[in-house]
Amino acid sequence: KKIKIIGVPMDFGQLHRGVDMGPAALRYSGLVPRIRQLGYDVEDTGDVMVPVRDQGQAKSSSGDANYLQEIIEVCERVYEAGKKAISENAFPLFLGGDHSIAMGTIGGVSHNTQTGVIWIDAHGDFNTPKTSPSGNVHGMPLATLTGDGDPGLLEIGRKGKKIDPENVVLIGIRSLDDKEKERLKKSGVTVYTMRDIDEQGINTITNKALMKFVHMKRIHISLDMDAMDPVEAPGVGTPVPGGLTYREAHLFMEIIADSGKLSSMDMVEINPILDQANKTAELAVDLTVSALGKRIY
Ligand code: DIR
Ligand code: MN
Ligand code: MN
Ligand code: MN
Repeated sequence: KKIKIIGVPMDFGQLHRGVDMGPAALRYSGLVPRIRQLGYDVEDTGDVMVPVRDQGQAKSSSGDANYLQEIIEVCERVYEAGKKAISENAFPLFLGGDHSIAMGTIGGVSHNTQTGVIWIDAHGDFNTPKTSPSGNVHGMPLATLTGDGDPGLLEIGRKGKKIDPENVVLIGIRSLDDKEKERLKKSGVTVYTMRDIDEQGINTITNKALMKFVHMKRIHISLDMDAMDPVEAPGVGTPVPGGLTYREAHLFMEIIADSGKLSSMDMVEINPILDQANKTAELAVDLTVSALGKRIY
């Protein structure tokens, strides 16, 4: 299988500058050679074009979603790149950028086949411009993908909903806004909070997620690095205490790899400016090679 790396150095979805350096940080951590070591054919396609932030418009016309036009423009390109990779039977590995890139990545990879989505995040990313307390679009991508939100965002790639909420599993959740929580409860999305992981263990939770997707051919992982505990992953814009440990995240990736169904992945929200050296990107690379089948023994 061929792995196609697609960099998306976009930071329009949130306030902290620096996530646009995520793709570079991942590359400097040896992403490409480490994946090659596993025996894959790897093509790093470089980065999709992203407008310069200081040249952008700080607010959308509605005023509820910051940098709306710029995000739509970038996500359109990401959608096409993802669609192309899947059509070529390659495995697209998307390097963010903030999590709003997922409106392009998951839209693109699901263009012709149903795809189960495992969204690993401290947050739900289930706000709409109406419920968002921040106006930051990285808090909205999952709502948009499942059919709710700004009309412009819903047009990315193809019209309307890109995935069914029933085909989404959220893992690692520990920070939801009030209205976001209400929306999520009504949505049909499966939610595993940190409490669920503490009580049942990550092995059980991961296998439950796989059971849900037993009739699916393809699984996409969207990994927001703020799902990890901030001690392990300090380089993120919105850290929340009490996250996944190094070992939990690795076991999750190993079990997913064994399923043989992983067909695409996002690695998002790494902010090298906020990091300790390059710790968060290095962890992300370790997790990626585990997801792609690296074994200890
Ligand atoms: C918050 C934060 N729920 C928002 N979301 C974050 O702005 O909508 N997502 N940090 O990663
Ligand atoms: Mn998050
Ligand atoms: Mn985020
Ligand atoms: Mn997120």
